[in-house]
Amino acid sequence: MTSERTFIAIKPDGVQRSLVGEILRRFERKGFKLVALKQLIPNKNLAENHYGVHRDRPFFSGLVDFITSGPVVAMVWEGEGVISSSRKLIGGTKPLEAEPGTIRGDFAINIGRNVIHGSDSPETAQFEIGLWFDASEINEWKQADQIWRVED
Ligand code: DAT
Ligand code: MG
Repeated sequence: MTSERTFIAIKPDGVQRSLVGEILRRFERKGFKLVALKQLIPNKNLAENHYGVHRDRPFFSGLVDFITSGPVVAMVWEGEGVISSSRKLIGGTKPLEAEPGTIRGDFAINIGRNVIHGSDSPETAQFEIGLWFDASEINEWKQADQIWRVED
């Protein structure tokens, strides 16, 4: 089994709308392992770095204003295939086109208020985890029921 890690963040709209528990529940029920979790209000520098690939897009400044507007719940989740699977749990970027059953499909309408972020590739995941977390904030631990989720 090749385990990987991804960066997931519940954006200020998700925190304000009390969706934190619902979202954690979906990742837990899937079977992924939570290895880091914290709440913070990102500063502008962090937000601009995080969304650096979108720097030249017209929505960039609004996106940075939004993500710095309140608490974000930042997480690292671990497991086999967790990067692409998380993107499926999250759903498409445009909430009205996201499939029902996905987080965005179930809980959002507007692209600028789409509740949650997830890394889109192994390279992005590594970059984003390093941007948001110190190594000391990430915990290695074994799930007691691991043998019922993954084969040796
Ligand atoms: P995703 O969050 O699905 O990875 P993305 O990386 O293309 O999507 O864009 C990052 C965020 O930027 C996205 O979650 C919401 C915002 N965004 C993207 N395209 C936008 C647009 N056309 N108008 C407004 N906000 C947009
Ligand atoms: Mg993206």
